[in-house]
Amino acid sequence: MASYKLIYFPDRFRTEICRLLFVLADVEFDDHRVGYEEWSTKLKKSLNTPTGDLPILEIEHKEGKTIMLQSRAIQRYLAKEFGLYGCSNDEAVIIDVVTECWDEFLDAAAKIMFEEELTKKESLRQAFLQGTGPRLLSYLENLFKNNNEYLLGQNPSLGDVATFNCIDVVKDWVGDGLFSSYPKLLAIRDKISKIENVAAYLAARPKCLF
Ligand SMILES: N[C@@H](CCC(=O)N[C@@H](CS)C(=O)NCC(=O)O)C(=O)O
Repeated sequence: MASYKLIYFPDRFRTEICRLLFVLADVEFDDHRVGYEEWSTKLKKSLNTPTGDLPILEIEHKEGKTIMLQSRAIQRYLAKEFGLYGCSNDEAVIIDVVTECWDEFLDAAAKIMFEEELTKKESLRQAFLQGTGPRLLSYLENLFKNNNEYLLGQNPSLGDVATFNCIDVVKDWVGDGLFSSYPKLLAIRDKISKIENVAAYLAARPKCLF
């Protein structure tokens, strides 16, 4: 049986989906959260990560130790390991489309959050509210509408976890209002958050803005 150590900063940003996949699959992992100060003064050098970035996933198994990097690669690896990546290539590509849409959505929203110059921030916000935001949300709402339960039917997958996470992060920045015309997406968010393991994890996890 492999043992997992997931190393990242305290934020949700690039790693929360990986944490949620462990929780949903009920697989134990060391959720190692590194402080920014400790990272820049010490760990950036001593951890010697392959590209100088986090997250990394360390896996100890009987053949030795594997170090994995790139959050999206780690997500897909875990989803495949835990049976949360669909049952066929056709299902996997639907999940990929959903996760890519949410990544595009989150990148655009994060650009607004991180922009300090007020005029630029407002023009990014308007472009997001009139373009990227509704364009992607309408597409995703329609895609999810085809199913009664989750993206692929009765069981949750990486696509549903990504949906939960993106809404969860962005609503902390701008409120739930942005999503109010997309009831199916909000229903998926609620459904994932109510799964027993997930609900317990969400109640216990540290609060953070990103
Ligand atoms: N494409 C990479 C990007 C990783 C990345 O940019 N990580 C940032 C934190 S979100 C980092 O480790 N920065 C460390 C530093 O700048 O010293 C991924 O998705 O994992």
